[in-house]
Amino acid sequence: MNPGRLPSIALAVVLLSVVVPARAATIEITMENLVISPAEMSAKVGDTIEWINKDVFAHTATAKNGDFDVNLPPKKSATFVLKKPGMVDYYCRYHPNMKASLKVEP
Ligand SMILES: [Cu+2]
Repeated sequence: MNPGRLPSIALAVVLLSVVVPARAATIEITMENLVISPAEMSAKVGDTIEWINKDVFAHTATAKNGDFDVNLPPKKSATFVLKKPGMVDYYCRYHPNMKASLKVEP
């Protein structure tokens, strides 16, 4: 092994350790014209989901498994921090045709 390469390898390790640690993200999901978009989204435990209601009527993001039940008044947004991994299907209580799913990774 060429000892001259060691410093650059060490530098790469340092840079990776700065870049790799998972940071909690905020994921925006829009509700507009009775459509949740994107309808399928992956996220990680610790991430924040922010639903943005662009409609002039209220929606909810209601998990079928009871994980969350978020109210979204007209033209408002609301957030929920994901706590458990798994597939979560959710819908709007007022408009049951509005459906979407979240894939929450550990
Ligand atoms: Cu709705």
